[in-house]
Amino acid sequence: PLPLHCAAIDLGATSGRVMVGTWHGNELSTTEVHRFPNALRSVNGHDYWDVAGLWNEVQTGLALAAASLPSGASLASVGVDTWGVDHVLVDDAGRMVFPTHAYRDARTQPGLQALLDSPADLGRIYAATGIPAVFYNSSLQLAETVASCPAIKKLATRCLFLPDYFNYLLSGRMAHGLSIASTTQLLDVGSNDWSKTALKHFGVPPRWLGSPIKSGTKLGRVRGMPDLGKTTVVAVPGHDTTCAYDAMPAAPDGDDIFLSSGTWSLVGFESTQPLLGEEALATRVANDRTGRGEYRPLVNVIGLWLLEGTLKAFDSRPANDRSWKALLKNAAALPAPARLLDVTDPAFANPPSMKAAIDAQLRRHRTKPPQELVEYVRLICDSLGQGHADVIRRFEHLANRTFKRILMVGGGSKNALLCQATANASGLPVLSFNLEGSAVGNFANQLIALKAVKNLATFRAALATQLKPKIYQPR
Ligand code: LFR
Repeated sequence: PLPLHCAAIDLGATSGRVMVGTWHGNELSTTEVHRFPNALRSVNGHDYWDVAGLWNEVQTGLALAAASLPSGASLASVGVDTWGVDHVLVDDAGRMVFPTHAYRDARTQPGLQALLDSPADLGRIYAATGIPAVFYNSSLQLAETVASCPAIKKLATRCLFLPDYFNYLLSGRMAHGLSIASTTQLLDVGSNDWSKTALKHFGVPPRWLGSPIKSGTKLGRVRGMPDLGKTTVVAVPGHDTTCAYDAMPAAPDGDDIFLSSGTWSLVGFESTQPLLGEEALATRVANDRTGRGEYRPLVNVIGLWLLEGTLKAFDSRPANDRSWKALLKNAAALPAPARLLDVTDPAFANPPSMKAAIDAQLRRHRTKPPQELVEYVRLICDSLGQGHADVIRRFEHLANRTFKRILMVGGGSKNALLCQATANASGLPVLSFNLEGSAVGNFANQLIALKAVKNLATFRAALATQLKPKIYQPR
């Protein structure tokens, strides 16, 4: 068969990219054709996303994707994945009727507190949705929107989560993807549909949400872009983390724990059952779903957001890959920090200064804060390693399983210090794959929908033979 070309749109909170994937001879080759920064914008005390700006970058990227192909070739399909929970409220004509807040906006704090203060509600919502109470949940965001702007109930007729919204812009069809729906705290943990209990509790109008669709659904042809007139929009798992997990070249025996490391560290595994109950709730296990509907219990660890934030306090930000490597090497050569950070501290969610938030936590424990950037780098990587290990131990206990390897993808998998710290703290080997996890999982799901690949297991097996991980043994 001829080479098959697909485009993946992968939008993260700090950067977005458009990639071309070519499937040929049972191998996937990928090319990044467009990368652009993304950032939340603050106006008058609230944080927002520039959705129109993102759409502009997506269109630029798709045009570059089409232009990058050999002459005569065209893109068979395109898929969109984005970060979770954020959304666009639209009317029947698809017009935006409310600005898109960024999930780190503090507007959800009072609602979060109210939920945390009511163990009965907390338990009921967790039992209904399998999603713990976290500041970013779409449930809390939508509750705040409806409470602060009651007229929105009439104005908006649909709530499209970000991948759903971009799928709509591309194809003209409004649909809700299952994986992104599962990150909202509004999906029923026992079925593939919305939770009446959660919708009622948070005051979300049910008419805003149509029945979720599974990944692989073909939404239609790309509209309005002449070079992509024959390209089909495929609903891949809309949640970037779901795509990243699909890209894991996992062993079929299931003894692997997954770590997608970027702005967040997403530690989890695949399961046919959700993890529910008090202990799972206390561990803040989110029973996210795959695009096919299975469970992937996961815990969000604060991730490289800690480092990204801390870098802002220093002028000497490493300019390129080489200076990054040197910085990490120097950090590794330092003595171990006297005390690690508690990475579960809610103060790290969106502080005005990350460095100040770190210093304050250390001072509370009578520990002297570091001075140099290199010391912060060491402290952050070691603390994240410990944070990853803590979650893995909790999972082993909760699921009564023993994990043998940690598979790591994402930007953080290139950070040798972080990989080694994770291996050391967990006592497990870390297999780091140099892979744009979300984009590769996005491609996998398109290829399956196009029937070029039989299923995910086949894709993972092909990927495993193609990739050589760097292995960090615990020391
Ligand atoms: C990662 C991610 C996480 C989600 C967070 C907020 O990009 O999608 O899975 O918890 O962003 O949406």
